[in-house]
Amino acid sequence: MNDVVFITGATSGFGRATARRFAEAGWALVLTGRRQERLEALKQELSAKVPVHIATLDVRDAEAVKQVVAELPAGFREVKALINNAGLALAPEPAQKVGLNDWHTMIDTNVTGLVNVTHALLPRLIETGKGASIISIGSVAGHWPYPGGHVYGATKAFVEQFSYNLRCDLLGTGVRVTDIAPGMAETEFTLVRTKGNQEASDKLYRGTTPLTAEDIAEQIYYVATLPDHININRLEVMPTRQAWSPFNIDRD
Ligand code: NDP
Ligand code: 8X3
Repeated sequence: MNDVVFITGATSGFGRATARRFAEAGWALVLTGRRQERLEALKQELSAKVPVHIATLDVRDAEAVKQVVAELPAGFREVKALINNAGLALAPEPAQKVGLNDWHTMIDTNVTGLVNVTHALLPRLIETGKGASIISIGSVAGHWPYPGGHVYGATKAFVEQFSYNLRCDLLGTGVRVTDIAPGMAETEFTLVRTKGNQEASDKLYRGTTPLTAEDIAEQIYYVATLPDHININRLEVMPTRQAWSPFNIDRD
């Protein structure tokens, strides 16, 4: 029987690379996301290697999440790793210039969506027990403030604290919990953040060496396959060519 990984946001970036990484290692895949055609393409690509189940899913919809979990077919029900990856940033402008809808979308996806999926899968993960993992994708933005980070960074701070608190409650179940916090990585993330501005996205990554989706997929796979008795609480990963800046000072 293959181990089963359940991935949210498998249609792009980290999620898609993670699907490929786990497929390489022989895990059965539950792949979710809103863009069905991308899920189908990924299923077509990977199902020669491993069993693949796809489900079109908006993580913000708690009822839909429950249904997808309840309807997992045989062979995909004993979930060993949940990868809470679906998420987004919007509106890199200063807080005072951002529409309230954009704030709500980030909270609904990165916080409410993540807890919807975690809540629905917790019983399955506890049933799996020893060696099971909940791996949530936080961000350096959840720990370190920067201009334009406003609600995005705050949603990722939630991911960190929620992960630690889950660990407290899951002690004794064998289920591990990790917050993986990447820095700058080239995916569709900036295209989404800038609402489709390809030039702005290209500009951010030009002339430097960002992380790749495959780099993060490798970290996720590493955390999920450590010996059962090891729990990485938080793993912050930056490109070598990214670091902090000095404080900004408002002067006369
Ligand atoms: P991408 O935009 O490439 O991928 C985001 C994924 O999230 C897509 O598969 C998208 O699928 C899915 N998603 C977004 N909203 C929803 C929703 N409502 N329901 C279900 N799925 C959704 O970006 P990344 O791969 O970079 O981002 C993955 C995660 O990593 C996010 O949580 C992001 O915040 C985090 N992160 C990214 C960093 C970076 O620099 N790239 C750094 C640190 C953290 P679909 O649109 O098909 O639903
Ligand atoms: C996204 C990475 O560096 O834009 O979480 O905050 S960064």
